[in-house]
Amino acid sequence: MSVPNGIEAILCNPDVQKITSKINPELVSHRRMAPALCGVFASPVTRLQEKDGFVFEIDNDARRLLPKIIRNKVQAVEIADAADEKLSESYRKRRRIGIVFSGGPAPGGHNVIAGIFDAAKKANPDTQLWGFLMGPDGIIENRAVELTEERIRQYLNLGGFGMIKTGRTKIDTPKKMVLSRETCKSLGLNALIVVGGDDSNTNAAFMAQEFHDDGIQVIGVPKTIDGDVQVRDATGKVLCAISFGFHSAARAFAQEVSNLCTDSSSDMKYWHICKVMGRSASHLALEVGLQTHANITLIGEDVADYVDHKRIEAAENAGTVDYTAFGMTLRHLSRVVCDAIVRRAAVGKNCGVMVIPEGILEFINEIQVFIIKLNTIIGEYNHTHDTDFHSDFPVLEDKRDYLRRLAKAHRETSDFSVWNTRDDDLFNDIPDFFQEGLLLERDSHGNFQFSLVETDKVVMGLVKDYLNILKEKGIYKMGIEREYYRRILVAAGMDPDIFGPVLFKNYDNSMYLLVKESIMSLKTLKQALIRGNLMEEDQKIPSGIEKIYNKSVPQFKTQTHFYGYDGRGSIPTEFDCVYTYNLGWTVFSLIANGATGQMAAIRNLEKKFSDWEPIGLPIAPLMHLEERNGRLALVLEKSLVDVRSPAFLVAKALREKWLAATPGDDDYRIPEPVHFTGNVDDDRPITLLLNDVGAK
Ligand code: FBP
Repeated sequence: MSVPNGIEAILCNPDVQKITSKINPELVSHRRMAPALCGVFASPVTRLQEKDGFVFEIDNDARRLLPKIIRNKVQAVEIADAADEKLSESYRKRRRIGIVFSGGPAPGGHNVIAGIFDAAKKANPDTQLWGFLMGPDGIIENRAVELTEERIRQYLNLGGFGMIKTGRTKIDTPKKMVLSRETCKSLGLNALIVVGGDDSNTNAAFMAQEFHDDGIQVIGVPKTIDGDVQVRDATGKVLCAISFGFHSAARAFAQEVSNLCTDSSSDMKYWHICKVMGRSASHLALEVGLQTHANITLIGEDVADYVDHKRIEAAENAGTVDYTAFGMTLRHLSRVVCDAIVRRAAVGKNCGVMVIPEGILEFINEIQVFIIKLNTIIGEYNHTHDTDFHSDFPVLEDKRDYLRRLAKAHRETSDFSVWNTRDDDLFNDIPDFFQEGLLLERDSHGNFQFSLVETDKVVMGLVKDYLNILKEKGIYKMGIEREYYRRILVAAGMDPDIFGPVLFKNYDNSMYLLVKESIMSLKTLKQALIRGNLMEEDQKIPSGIEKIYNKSVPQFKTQTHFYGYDGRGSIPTEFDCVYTYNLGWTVFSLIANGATGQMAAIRNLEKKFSDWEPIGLPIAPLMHLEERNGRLALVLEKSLVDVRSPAFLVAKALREKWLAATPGDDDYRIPEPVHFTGNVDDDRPITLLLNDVGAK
């Protein structure tokens, strides 16, 4: 393509170059921000002090499989006596340290690297930091680069994992473990750092066990926007309140959701349905709800916690137990949502914002049963055939065929089978797109890939169907502002007080008038007017009345949004920048003091920065058995939203206020745009703040 005359000259213009450069002034000042450092790191040397008073219920499998790290304890990073020569010498030893990002990106990862680098260089300028490329594959395939000061400064305080990239491979076979060990040995590594979520820290524990006798230390770092890596001891004492990345992602989502609240309350036209990431746990949805006061925020853990007392009572009276009384069905959930929508419409707000956590379906019994059954079937298939279910049955019809055959075999032999005719029939009642979702390939850690399921479509499909029924029954109606009604009728020369009682079911003092349920069409409207002696059979409905009626008929219009990858790639908040930089320093303290199989953490994140306490947490005692790929596996326990936590209880108590099914303004909260103030205490996760207040 030929370049238009003169464009080269424009491109050479220094102003144009400045304007179009990828290095803008904001970026420069952002990179320049020096994250605050916990006081203990001012010390030339730190040491680890075992902390008593924490109780862990240790799983027998963890004892059996991780004997070399199972006795690890909680360790606090403390100021050491620099005059202690022995300690100082081993602390300042020249080291080669490897680091890998594992799983999805989370804002703040680069600062973990910067923290380790700065701490390591302070102890010994000859220490080298190596970054494995593309996640755990980089370890298996020995692809690593030395991380230089220049490269690290380029990424300081910036989001994503761009510096060395990431990947989801799990080091889960003896072969991958051998290759990884060879890589670490060939690079002469003293330590390997795994920055990841529950599964990656699980991997870190197994590597710590395997590499123990080679003298290669392995340290984990709690990363994931999902916020489900939180650590408490068995008595509930908080050791790690949240993983890094959660705050930044939640703030990014909240910004978008808040903008939608503003838009929705301006043109009053749409319900915005916002699915937010978080895998199983609803922490992100809860934080977004608290940040924005969206009209409806569904919380999966709350849905599972629902108990239908009426059913229990009925069953008790009949001398039986009704197990279906525990947890909500999908149908019930859609009814709850519809009720909220109908109530808002009744006060003229046929619009709003709803937040749905991407993993909500996992908390609905009937779906959970399908997820477990299909997980088991696919896991069993792969195991028995030593092949891959998804490659053998690439399209939905093939998969359905296989399931049909299982159900048939069960019918014919009546042998026990996870899949019977009833399962098959129920499954075939589900729309195709959702069947595909339920049959999706699990990720490398055996997790259900919620972000790929159209959760919102499943929930909203039922909501729309039920709203139509409510509309036909005359229950879902737009409330008409009394003043508006009066003005229209007076302008048409009619007496509002004569027509009002015939048209509306609440023509008393209500600010919003609701057309009677029996008036569901122009035909029934005409009949009502004739019955009320307000018109004759051969007359046309007065245009003013018709206008009011038409206004009362709601159109349910939605816009759907998915917030996930955008938040993962957002610029870290100051909280995450400072948190991760200190995590980096904590990692180095753990390494320099000989720890392995520990996860770096900062205690008291929920409190002021001056109270933050860098610690090492023992990973093995935190592990338990969980279903993965249809089998039980030892993994770091995921933390779900605690429905008894102050943060959740506050959100629940304010639900009605935020729904704002009353005349007047909504209660939307506009979160401040993310910016650095130089004080990390200025902007912290609301969930943490509330839990802290509630704990006092
Ligand atoms: P991590 O747990 O690895 O940090 O990833 C979290 C997450 O962002 C989830 O919220 C989401 O369900 C998933 O990753 C999406 O995975 P993918 O990047 O493979 O699409």
